[in-house]
Amino acid sequence: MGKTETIVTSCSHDCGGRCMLKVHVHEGKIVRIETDDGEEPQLRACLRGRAYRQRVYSPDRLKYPMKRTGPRGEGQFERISWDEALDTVAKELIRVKNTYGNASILLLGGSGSQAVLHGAGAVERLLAGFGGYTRAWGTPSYEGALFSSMATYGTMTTGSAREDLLNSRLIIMWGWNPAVTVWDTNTALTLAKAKEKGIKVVSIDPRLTESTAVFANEWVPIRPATDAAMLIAMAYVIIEQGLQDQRFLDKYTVGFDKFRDYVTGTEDGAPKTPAWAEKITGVPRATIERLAVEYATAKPAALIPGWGPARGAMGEQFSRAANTVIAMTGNLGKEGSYAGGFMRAFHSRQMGMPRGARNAVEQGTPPRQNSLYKLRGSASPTSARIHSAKIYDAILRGKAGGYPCDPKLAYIVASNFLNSSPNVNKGITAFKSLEFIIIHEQRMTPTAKFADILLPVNTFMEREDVISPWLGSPYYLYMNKAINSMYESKSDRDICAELAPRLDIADYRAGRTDEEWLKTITESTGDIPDFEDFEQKGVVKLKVAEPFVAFREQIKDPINHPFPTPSGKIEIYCQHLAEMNNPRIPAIAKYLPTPEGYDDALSQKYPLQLLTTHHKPATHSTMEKIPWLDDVEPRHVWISTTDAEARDISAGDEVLIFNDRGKVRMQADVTEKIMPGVVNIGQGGWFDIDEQGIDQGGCANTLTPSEHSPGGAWCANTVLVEVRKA
Ligand SMILES: Nc1nc2c(c(=O)[nH]1)N[C@H]1C(S)=C(S)[C@@H](COP(=O)(O)OP(=O)(O)OC[C@H]3O[C@@H](n4cnc5c(=O)[nH]c(N)nc54)[C@H](O)[C@@H]3O)O[C@H]1N2
Ligand SMILES: Nc1nc2c(c(=O)[nH]1)N[C@H]1C(S)=C(S)[C@@H](COP(=O)(O)OP(=O)(O)OC[C@H]3O[C@@H](n4cnc5c(=O)[nH]c(N)nc54)[C@H](O)[C@@H]3O)O[C@H]1N2
Ligand SMILES: [Mo]
Repeated sequence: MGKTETIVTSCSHDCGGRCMLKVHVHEGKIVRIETDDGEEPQLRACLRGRAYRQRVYSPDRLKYPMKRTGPRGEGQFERISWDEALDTVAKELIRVKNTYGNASILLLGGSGSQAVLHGAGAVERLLAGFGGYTRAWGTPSYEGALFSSMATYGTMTTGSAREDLLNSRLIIMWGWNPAVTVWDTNTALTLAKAKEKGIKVVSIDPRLTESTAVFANEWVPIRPATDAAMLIAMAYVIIEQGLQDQRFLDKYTVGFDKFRDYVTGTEDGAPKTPAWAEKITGVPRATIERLAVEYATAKPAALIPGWGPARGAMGEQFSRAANTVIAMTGNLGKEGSYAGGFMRAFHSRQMGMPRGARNAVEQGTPPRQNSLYKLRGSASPTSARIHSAKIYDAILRGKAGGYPCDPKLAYIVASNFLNSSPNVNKGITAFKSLEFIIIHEQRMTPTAKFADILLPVNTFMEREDVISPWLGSPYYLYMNKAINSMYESKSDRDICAELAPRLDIADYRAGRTDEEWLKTITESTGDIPDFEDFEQKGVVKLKVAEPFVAFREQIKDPINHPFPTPSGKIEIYCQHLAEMNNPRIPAIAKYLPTPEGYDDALSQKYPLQLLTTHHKPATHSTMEKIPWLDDVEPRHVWISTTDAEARDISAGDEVLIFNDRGKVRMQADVTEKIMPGVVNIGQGGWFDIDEQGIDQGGCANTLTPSEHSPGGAWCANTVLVEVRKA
């Protein structure tokens, strides 16, 4: 009997957390997974990390390279050698480059691996060295929040350390459900402590979420995509009662007068009163008035505007309105308060592998000043970009449709692209029209079935890497390799290194081994003095003198620390937006009616508003078909008792959810946890479309529109549908 070893690593999927896994390995096999029981703060893994053994050994793991044998998308493949696979990939890349140019190569890199070395970045680097490619812009997660973050504050670093919530006197979770979505490992723990401490928590959400049930004193259900109206009416109450922090506004912001003119009706003759907002939002005017006064007077208060309400066809107006109300009450830059926007807290999230062919780390600049996001933009010499929600349209219409290229080849890595992106049926048509599709995957996902060449990739358990927290808590994790690569799988990076010479790229690894790169990147954070110690313990928890609070300096010492905006102040009125001169992106926050909102004409035909939220036992589609997790919360559609009764639907009935884009068949969860007029499907279910065109797999994106907001947000939560018994 060999002995059991314990190896420390961390999940690297896009799960919302970043936790310590203690992996017990016996004779080369994972037998058990435990988590952090060491020094505080402990980084304890959730159900998904603890169930990971079933993913590593799942029967649909890809075992060897394969080429397509049947019609594209049907999943018929034949085993080939690595040499044949890589030669074919190189041949196709060279053919497309020579025939159409580099911009016809579409790189669709997903969120599968968030660690610095492995995942989509490996292919970005390869294709950058090959002369470029077309990439997507517009992140599904947070484009609306990011847009407003940049417009209002000029930065993404707008969050606060979690423990600082304990300094708040009121916490408003506005479309925020961290009991499920995690939002950095210890958020739920901190909210539990806040509750224990007696801090009032209010949740504003069309659904009674787990976070609401466990942490909140009050649930305020609101009609989806109308939140900007409620926030603007709160501003009305605050102005009317003279509760705004005028000293703060004068000192730190620009444009409040213009916003006030809109709110009071001086601009357009329509005062944005609580009665006005009640009709739009469904929230009683008395509730709006009370919450406005509570938020303006309970100082310091933390209003946390989640990304979900911003993931809609006018999503950025919600985030802009939240940022404005936060500034009006002076609730940012101080302990216990909270700014809106992207809400990164601390710099550790910026640790990243260099992306381009020549890049910051190679030139000796620490990544902290050259964030992942900035580097991404410079990675492709072609500079061609298409919005992530418009990829299918671009494939189908190309330059003739106004896009920068005619995509011919898709290179998909770390993404279940067809499943995760809006409008699956349109996606299938588009993917069938491409000349060639290359996919790096771990499992036989619905997207993998569309590959011409399908390359098996190892999981994070089978390789070394380093990783920083999901949003930016002060720690880093070293991901030790627990077991050898399963079957014939390889890392994305090793695949690319073997492709490089076939594409005449000489220096793919830039003269360093993977281990040397991990050491270089670790050292360049400036936070981790001893690499060997980091590797051995698997974690570095930083001791910080005071909790991180974004804009502390700007508020304490505004002369020497201006906001990184053109005016140096918080831009309630944003000059950049004014220059766009687009009434759909106004310079101040406004409530604008939303395509596929409750009052769209289409609601006559499809009267229910569909939310497609993040599902508890899932990480998008990465943790599908794992028996332990499937048991936790099966994929059902949530429908209110009122809407179910009106349609003669009982709990457990099979129902069809449908619109002009598609049909999904699922079991109904008839519940009081969702407000009437709204239904919910957790995103991530693997689509499985039958001969009648009905998706039996519960994929939310069968129903979502492949459009984006004026600011670039996905429309994942502005979707009209009807439901009937199947
Ligand atoms: N379990 C789990 N956790 C995850 C992930 C996962 O797939 N599964 N994914 C991770 C990733 S990559 C991301 S980007 C984050 C996403 O994190 P979020 O975007 O915060 O998560 P969502 O569940 O989409 O939305 C949060 C809440 O917003 C509410 N909401 C939706 N529309 C509206 C609206 O119009 N108004 C109001 N007031 N509320 C609304 C939803 O009901 C939901 O409860 O989660 C991360 N964490
Ligand atoms: N309707 C709707 N759709 C949404 C959302 C929503 O709220 N509503 N949320 C969106 C959000 S926020 C996000 S971030 C996206 C995520 O969309 P994706 O990035 O497509 O995420 P996943 O569906 O988890 O697919 C990741 C894939 O990567 C594979 N993988 C994991 N590790 C590796 C690796 O190391 N190498 C390679 N090559 N593959 C690997 C996994 O097996 C998995 O199939 O989904 C978006 N889709
Ligand atoms: Mo995301």
